[in-house]
Amino acid sequence: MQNSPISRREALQAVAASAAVVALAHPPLEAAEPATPFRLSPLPYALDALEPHIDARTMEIHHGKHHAAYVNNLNKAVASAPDAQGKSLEVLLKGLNSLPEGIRNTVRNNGGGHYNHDLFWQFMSKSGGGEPKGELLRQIEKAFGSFTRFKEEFTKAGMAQFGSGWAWLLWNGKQLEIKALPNQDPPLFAGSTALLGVDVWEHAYYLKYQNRRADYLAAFFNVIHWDFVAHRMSQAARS
Ligand code: MN3
Repeated sequence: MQNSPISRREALQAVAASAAVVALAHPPLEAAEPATPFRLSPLPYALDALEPHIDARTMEIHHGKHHAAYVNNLNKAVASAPDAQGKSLEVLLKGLNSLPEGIRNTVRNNGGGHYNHDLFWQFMSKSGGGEPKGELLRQIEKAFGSFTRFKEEFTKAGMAQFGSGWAWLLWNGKQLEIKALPNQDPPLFAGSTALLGVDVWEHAYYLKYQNRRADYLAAFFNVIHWDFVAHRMSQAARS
């Protein structure tokens, strides 16, 4: 049997159809927004990669709606203030007091939200979980006594955060420490480097875990990307 050559018209239709499918699957996130400096990066894995610990629907809404909203709101605030334009996120967050008062809180909350969530997706991995090794484990043992003790302290910080916020494992320039910070305040406010953080806003777990924050925190430990945490510590300790 002889293959009939595809006509140019058929070929063009096929291309148009597949482009439409791609466009539907990946709507351009910035299409409706003005040209602005900050962008929502795609997740570094599939929405369902962290199942069953973190469910796909939560990831979809958390990344595609909540994180996207922080980026959009940050961009709108920056677009309204010429002095704020062209600056990196770190510079904006560290220099909040030099921003016009009218956008200070918006940049704090939404810039902090963008900063924290960009890290948060990388703190987790499909092949995560288990225990850290090498120098990171050594530093954890030095600061907390043991990995088990660290896990207890980190979980306690997440549980004790009243209302919305994060629990963080930080490098303070000399050693590791755990801190809970409210709302979207990024650890760079305290001059520390974030090595690991868990989002304890209800939007991070409510669909699957409802009010059971402890179960969510236990599940988070099954997806922690320890290699990424170790990499951040070695970078922070060197600088
Ligand atoms: Mn969140």
